[in-house]
Amino acid sequence: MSDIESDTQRILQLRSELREHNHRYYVLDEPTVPDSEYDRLFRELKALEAKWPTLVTSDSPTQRVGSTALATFRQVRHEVSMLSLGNAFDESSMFEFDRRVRGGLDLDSDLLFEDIEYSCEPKLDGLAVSLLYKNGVLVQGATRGDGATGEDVTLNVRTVRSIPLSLHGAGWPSVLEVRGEVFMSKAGFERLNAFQAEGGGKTFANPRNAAAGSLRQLDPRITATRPLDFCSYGIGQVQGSLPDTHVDILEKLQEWGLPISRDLKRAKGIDECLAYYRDIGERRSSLSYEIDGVVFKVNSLPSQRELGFRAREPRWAIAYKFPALEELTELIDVEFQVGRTGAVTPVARLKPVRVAGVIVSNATLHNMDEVERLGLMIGDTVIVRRAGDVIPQIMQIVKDRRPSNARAVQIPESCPVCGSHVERTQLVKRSKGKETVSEGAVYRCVGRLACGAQLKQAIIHFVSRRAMDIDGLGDKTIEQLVDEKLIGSPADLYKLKYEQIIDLEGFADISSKKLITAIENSKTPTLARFIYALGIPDVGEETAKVLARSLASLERVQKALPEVLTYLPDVGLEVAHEIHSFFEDSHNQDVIGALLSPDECGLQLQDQGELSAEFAASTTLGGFLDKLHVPSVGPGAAQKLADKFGSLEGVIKADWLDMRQALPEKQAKAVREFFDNPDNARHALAIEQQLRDFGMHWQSEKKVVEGLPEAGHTWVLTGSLELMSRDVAKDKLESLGAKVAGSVSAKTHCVVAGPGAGSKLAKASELGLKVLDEEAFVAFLAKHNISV
Ligand code: D41
Repeated sequence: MSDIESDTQRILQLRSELREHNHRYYVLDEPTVPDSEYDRLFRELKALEAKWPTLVTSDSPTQRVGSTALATFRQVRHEVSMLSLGNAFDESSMFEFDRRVRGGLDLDSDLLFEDIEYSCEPKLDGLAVSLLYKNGVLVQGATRGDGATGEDVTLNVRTVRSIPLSLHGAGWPSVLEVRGEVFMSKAGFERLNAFQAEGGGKTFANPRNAAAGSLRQLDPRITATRPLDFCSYGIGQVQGSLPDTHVDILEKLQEWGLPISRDLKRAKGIDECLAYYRDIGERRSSLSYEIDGVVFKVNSLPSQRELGFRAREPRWAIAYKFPALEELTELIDVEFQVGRTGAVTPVARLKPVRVAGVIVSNATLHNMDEVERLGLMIGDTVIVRRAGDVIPQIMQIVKDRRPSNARAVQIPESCPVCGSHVERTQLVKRSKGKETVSEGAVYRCVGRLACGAQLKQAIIHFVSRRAMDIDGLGDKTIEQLVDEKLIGSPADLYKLKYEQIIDLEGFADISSKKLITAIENSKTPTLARFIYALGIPDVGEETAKVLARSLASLERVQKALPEVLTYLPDVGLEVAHEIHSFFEDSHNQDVIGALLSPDECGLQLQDQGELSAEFAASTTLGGFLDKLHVPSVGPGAAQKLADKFGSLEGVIKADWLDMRQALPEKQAKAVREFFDNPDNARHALAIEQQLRDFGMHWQSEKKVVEGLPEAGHTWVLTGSLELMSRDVAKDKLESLGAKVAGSVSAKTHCVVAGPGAGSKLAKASELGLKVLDEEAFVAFLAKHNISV
């Protein structure tokens, strides 16, 4: 075979493979190869096409993105008009529609009482376009425009990955115009907006606007970067034959590689249509894209033809809209609420408005940054949105409607509940050896438990089921206890007397005794529950568990330096600072003291004990030095210092010559300068000392690992494991010294293959490697005293 012949064959094969992968990825959402494989095939095709430019065709996967911007869009006349859709907003309009359909059809007498078959599809909120395929190749894409004339957006639709540049399979009409909606998923929209905001670009109000703005770009290279998607819903001109029902036609389009709705269904009669509408309505907020209703169409094409259209609307189709999620209203005022941690958050008071069937008069504003982002002033007309069960949100303001007496939103200087000072939180970041402090978005009332709002929330949290689990103390009772000054801190709960409780609203003899017992029974919490119950800002149940499990005593948690806390899994510097300053606060210390004092509340914490080995061996000296964030010293240089000097003290005391032996001049100098500052040296030593006090010992990795049974062995995990997650399996193997890799090679020691294992298992058998199923793997672990 000649060079060009074999290259031509390879080009055709690559195109067909890439088309298939593309379809699996963008249409079916189930890719079968990793991105890297796709990229490799793509590059190979590009290289071959560069070698043989005459072999490039417009439907090659390499030709999606054009390279020139247009000055304007050309006008396109639609051969077959793009009709619009009539709307229904209630069930009676749907029954009316069904009656009109039946009335318009010359039904045989025996069909008079039969139900009409309708197709049902969600109504996507994007923009309608028409795609023209000639001999299976996409030759034109056009917007709907006014239905008769649209704009030529061929170069832009070609960049939409789910639109095939040529049809798959065979049997398509020689001319086929596919109509559908170009749209953007909710996730794509969020990503695009985040990206735009970061780069100072224009952000979009909703996915619909984002889709329209992205498709109508004169430069297709911009469109290509936008996460657009397509869904077919009908046909225009056709030369050739197609099935004679709407659903069958769409299913044919799907066979030819065009995306159609996953929720396309047939319904017999209007009642089934209404059931479909309700079902989709319930799933609306969990769909990955926005819809604004359901489109019902008479399924039979002969019937559609018989019904025809009136004005520009087909008599055989209707859009049954969902109630709007967004409405306009006025911002009457902004009030401030105080939360459990003292955060003072703005809440919008709105002129009541019905949104999707519910009267909305409040909306969250999160924090003052949000107020600033929206450019919100009191008196503004705003767009409120209520979706699913989430709290209503203000999406946008309507600037043109701002009254002349609009007022700025101002954060109060003192707490609206207790009058204490309100201060802005600070964000502490440490990088390159410097601590930088920036202003946070949150304002806090400094009143702590002296603030009634914070005290109530703190107690509600303290007694909650996942915290101290004190049953019988409802929010209303807590409010009463606080308002009547019967309690001023969680510790006071344990001092409540029967006589005080029985006087409370809603309490009688039995309920009072029950509450006393519940309080008594809560006195032996686990350490994790107790830490969680304290309500430390940003410390949820998981972090509380990590603290308890790793440090194993309240005393250590209380004393831990922020840097030491960052050695714990998933604890960042910010949370670490929150924890540290919580325990530094003298009022908090008093409350904890009272809770644990045998003379006062007498709480006894369970499972304090040995430090976990996990924490004790969680670092190396190199890792420690790296975490000090010495300017220009990364993990590599830190490791070199560790190897050379063996201890922190060694590094601090090292003379210049030794230092230069370990590191290049610039880094050596940086280390020197860092430790010449006595604060830095003292701080580093204090952290190291505390780590030692907490039982941490530097692992000199090599020595430890060499002694382990699987040291030097590489394992691969594939398929799904049922008894443990892959992460857990990986941890267990690593604890035996093994390395866990992502791909199988001749160097692989053993492969663990669960159900669904594919190419990796095949390769392992090909190479004759040792393969364990999950059961055998568990047995192997058991042999090394590791349980599941
Ligand atoms: O999902 C949609 N937005 C959608 C729009 C749909 N699923 N079906 C539609 N069907 C039609 C007819 C019945 C005229 C073929 C439509 C639209 N039209 C449509 N979209 C914009 C204007 C009309």
